Amino acid sequence: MTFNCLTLFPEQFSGFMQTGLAARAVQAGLVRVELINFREHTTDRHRRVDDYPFSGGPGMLLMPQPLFDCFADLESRETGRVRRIYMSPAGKPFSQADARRLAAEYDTIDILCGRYEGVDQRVIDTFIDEEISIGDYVLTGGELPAMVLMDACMRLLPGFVGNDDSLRAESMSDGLLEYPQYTRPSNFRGQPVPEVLLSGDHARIEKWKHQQALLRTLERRPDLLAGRHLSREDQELIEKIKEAGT
Ligand code: 9WO
Repeated sequence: MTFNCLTLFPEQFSGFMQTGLAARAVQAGLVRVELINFREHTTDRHRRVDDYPFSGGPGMLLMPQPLFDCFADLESRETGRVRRIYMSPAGKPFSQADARRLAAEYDTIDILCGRYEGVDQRVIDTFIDEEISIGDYVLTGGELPAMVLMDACMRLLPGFVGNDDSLRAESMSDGLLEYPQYTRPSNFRGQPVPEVLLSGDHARIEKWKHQQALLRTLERRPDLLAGRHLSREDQELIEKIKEAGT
């Protein structure tokens, strides 16, 4: 899978690209990341990429010409299934389902990383397939969100290091928050690991993990339970907890 990141600050990606599993995926040839500085598509001697908004108001916008020429150049070289994404606080909220869909359905993903107060709407209207937000906050640019999207997608690719085990675990806890986890020692400075985890009783441990995940989700993210089918057993557990609380 190829990611083409259109950015004025390609250096921002270096830590991400050179570290850990992302670096390993690139090394293995599973993922390619092209960093494309669209300033190289400017035509004036000041290499300008920004201009004033017609609407007035604060700040500057990315002007259309360098981005049009940059996307046209990419388009002429791209083959296969291509998706063009703009990272923006005004986009659709990014979810694990989006990561799964993008990883499964596309060979190439172009990611436009904005700067300043945004980008001329005609760039979006002409080239962008989807506008994606990673959360309700404003940053100084779309680079960090682009790395978030790439990270979430690449770990789902077949052949990504360690993904069979972790994806299986993920699908079992499907839609619930993670249960609490412990490693050695079994008692650290007076704080013991829950007894059940030391019991060796795998059925009891599986049940405990599921109940902890359910409890946490109920407490921290009840919205995740709203549209979900719950087993009789889960419903009963939730009822008990609610009764205990009242
Ligand atoms: C800045 C600004 C300042 C005054 C009035 C309105 C304003 N809007 C913006 C703005 O949205 N700036 C963005 C900065 C332009 C696109 C790149 N930037 C960005 C992307 N910030 N945050 C994101 C982002 C992307 C995806 N998910 C969450 C945040």
